[in-house]
Amino acid sequence: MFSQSRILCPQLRKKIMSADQAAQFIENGDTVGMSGFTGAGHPKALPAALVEKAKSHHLEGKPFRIDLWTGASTAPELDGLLAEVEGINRRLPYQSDPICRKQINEGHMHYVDIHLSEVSQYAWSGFLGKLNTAVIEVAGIHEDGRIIPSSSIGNNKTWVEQADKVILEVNNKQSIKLEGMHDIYYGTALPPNRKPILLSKPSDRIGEQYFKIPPEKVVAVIETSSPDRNSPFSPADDISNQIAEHILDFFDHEVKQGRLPASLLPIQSGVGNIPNAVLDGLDKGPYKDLTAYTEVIQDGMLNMLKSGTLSIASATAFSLSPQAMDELNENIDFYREKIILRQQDISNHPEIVRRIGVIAMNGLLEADIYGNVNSTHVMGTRMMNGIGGSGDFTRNGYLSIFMTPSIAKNGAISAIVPMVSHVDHTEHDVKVIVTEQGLADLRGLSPRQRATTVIEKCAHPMYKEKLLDYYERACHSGRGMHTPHILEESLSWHQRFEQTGHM
Ligand code: 0RQ
Repeated sequence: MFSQSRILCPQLRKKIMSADQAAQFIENGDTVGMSGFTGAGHPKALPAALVEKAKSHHLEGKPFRIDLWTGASTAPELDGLLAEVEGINRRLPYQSDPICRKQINEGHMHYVDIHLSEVSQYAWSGFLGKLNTAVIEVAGIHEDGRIIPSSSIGNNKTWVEQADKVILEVNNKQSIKLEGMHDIYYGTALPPNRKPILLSKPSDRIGEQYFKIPPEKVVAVIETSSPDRNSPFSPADDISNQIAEHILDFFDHEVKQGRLPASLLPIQSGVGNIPNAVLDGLDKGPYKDLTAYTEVIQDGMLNMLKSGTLSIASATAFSLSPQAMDELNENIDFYREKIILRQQDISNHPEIVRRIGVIAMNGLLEADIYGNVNSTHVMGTRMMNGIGGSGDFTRNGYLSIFMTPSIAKNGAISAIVPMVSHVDHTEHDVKVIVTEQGLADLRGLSPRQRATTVIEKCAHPMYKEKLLDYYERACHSGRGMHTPHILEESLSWHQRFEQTGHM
């Protein structure tokens, strides 16, 4: 059906143009909502045209800066290049690009770091201001105007509905057989008109396979042919494997105690070495028919789907290595039955996460002895990436697990500190912390019980005595004994690192 072209709708065919021509629809000062989530499904051509537009503006001594909204992180050719020409004024809701990060931390870019499930509500409610243009990558357009989404959904539905103008990029490098994998839910509303979302297991389909985009809103259609970012995958190291082993032992124990069913509960896992090691461990273990209600599908999940360890995965995007992307494309008929891509306000929806009892597994920068977690701010002031979906899953998950090496920067930094320098996940939400040293199960423990458990199980031997010393002195400081602290000393580890390069 799509043999000649991916754009079959006559009304939209008339709007085919080059990216440079389409860039005319975006002006300095505009707010642009683009597709893109963890390097998947971002527009490939228009950002480069905007970069050229910014350069020519600069030559004429004129600024060119936009507010850029996406699903989550994108790719160097979007975030990186636009940031390099100082083309981004305000960025939201998540990024992980080194050039963006530098500009955010030098104060040249405003960054609004929001729970990913809440972005669409922010946009719909008008909290973020007006959205001028949506730039959305899609996989194809049917004759009757039905639009096949690409390798991520993210906030695309919201951007299309909210923007005055829509620019579509139709990327023929995306498999046309993605068709049928998506589930776009058109039942969301703002309070007081919200209805329950009738999704009670990850395999439930509650929406439609296509985006509905009024053709009259579409001002340009660009044909592209570029792959997603697809970062290569590095094999798990010893530390990741040790962390994974602790988590797998914990799951076995919870199943034996009857606190988890034999097929566990739907898992959510971040991306990176440690999550991949955990997924690999699950794949090698006794588990069958697991499910995932997660944000992204990474290599480990694809392997688990292939082996049958995982029966279904619900997410909003892929984040695959080039090899895994080939595997997906070669066997897409198999995977289409087992993968559902949803918009991020559904993939990360707190109501659903709570109902189905997700096991959330995410990374952290530092945790304190009482179980508060900092996932975002290096030494309390410098943004790393953002909170992403970690808050959506952590607060509402049946189990919320944070995993990290016990030290960073060759031991100059302890991941366990007396007091975190920024709080993303509070002690009330964090149920388990695990490092290569061990696993601290904090459920049901008082703050003082948590402190001794976290220090005992998770701290690196380099820092264990120092943490115990701090805690014991705090207990004898004559202040409150519920959560003992020596306030003038609680952040001294961070100060020492800033002054000497070592905690
Ligand atoms: O830097 O590579 O330069 O040495 O931070 O640390 O240990 O490789 O861990 O890649 O998993 O990232 C929290 C950032 C962890 C990530 C964070 C340095 C360390 C290294 C990375 P180098 P690791 P990870 C849903 C959930 C928020 C978003 C989220 C994150 C680099 O997990 O962004 O959870 N989370 N989304 O050396 C200074 C410290 C440090 C430190 C580590 N205390 N101080 N630097 N580093 N600890 C996600 C999905 O489902 C997609």
